[in-house]
Amino acid sequence: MSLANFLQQLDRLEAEAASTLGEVADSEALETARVRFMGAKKGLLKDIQKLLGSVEVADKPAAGKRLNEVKGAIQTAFDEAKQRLDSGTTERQGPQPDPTLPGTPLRLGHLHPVTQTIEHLKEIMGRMGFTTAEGPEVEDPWHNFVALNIPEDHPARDPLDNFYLATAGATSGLEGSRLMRSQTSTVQIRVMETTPPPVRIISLGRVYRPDAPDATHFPMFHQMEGLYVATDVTMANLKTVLRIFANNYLGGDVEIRFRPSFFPFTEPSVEVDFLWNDNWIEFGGAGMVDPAVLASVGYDPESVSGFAFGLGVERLCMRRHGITDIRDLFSGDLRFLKQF
Ligand code: FA5
Repeated sequence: MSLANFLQQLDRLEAEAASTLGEVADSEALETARVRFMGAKKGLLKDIQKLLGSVEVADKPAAGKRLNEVKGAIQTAFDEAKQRLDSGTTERQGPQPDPTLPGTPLRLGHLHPVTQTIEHLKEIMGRMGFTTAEGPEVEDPWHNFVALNIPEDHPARDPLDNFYLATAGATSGLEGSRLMRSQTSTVQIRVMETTPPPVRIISLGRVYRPDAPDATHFPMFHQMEGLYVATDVTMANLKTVLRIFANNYLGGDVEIRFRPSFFPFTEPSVEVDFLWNDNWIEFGGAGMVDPAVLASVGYDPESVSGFAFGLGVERLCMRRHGITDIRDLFSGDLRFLKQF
């Protein structure tokens, strides 16, 4: 073999080894490269070394010298690659990332305005000694109606006014069926069934009604139920608690009014309104717990009395934040939600 040919093969090997070893990204690739270039039996260096025997005797010193140089260069490239991997820097050739460039900002979310309202309401009522109770959203007619003094033939039980769920094995009319609760008053019953008086609770959660959506109605909305049963609870206590609540949540100057009304489970009953843009808007119903309800959960109506209320959470949230359409709250539009 001619000296020129031999040296050309060495140059090619040196270049290939430098680029391969300069780019290995893990120890597995490093080992593959080691075997390929420096392997004792089948390595490429070994192959070239074998060709040295066919170089002219006169050219051997020059060929041997260059062979040793290339061996050394490959060993150095291998050592550098190993050191780079050991120290954890996998710096590659070519353009390097600039660590001083500003990063991509994280987009921080926040709680939905209705959830924020719920937390705020819990905090205000908590300061008046009301603890939080919970109940299921899928209810039976006993808790949604019967125990609340709403008999089977009452219009509030109409299938057109409720989301009934199909129930296998339902026997007598709607009695065996289940429904999405239409009010949080169900939780009054669940709490009184399991707790002897006195009770002082609120319950916040979703309720469902087939109401056509408009600016103040949505088929799914939230209510805050309140219940206080003890000895000698009067209508004056109810009005005081609701006034303190409204002043705290809506501001000291909010005007509220109590309007005589009817609910099967309270007697007497009122509707509670606040003034908004020269209009009275209803934000809840309330009243003294009907003695029949106290009896249905095993309380003695002769020795305890109580008040209850149920307020629309969205309407409170809207009034506080100046939101004019309840549908905006559930549109999922981040441009709207980001404002709160
Ligand atoms: C009730 O649901 C009674 N359970 C309240 C109650 C509790 C009375 C305890 C007495 C004692 P009403 O149907 O009026 O009452 O609803 C209460 C509030 O829920 C309303 O004042 C209103 O603020 C809100 N609300 C009712 N329907 C909707 C709706 N479709 N979308 C948004 N909010 C609603």
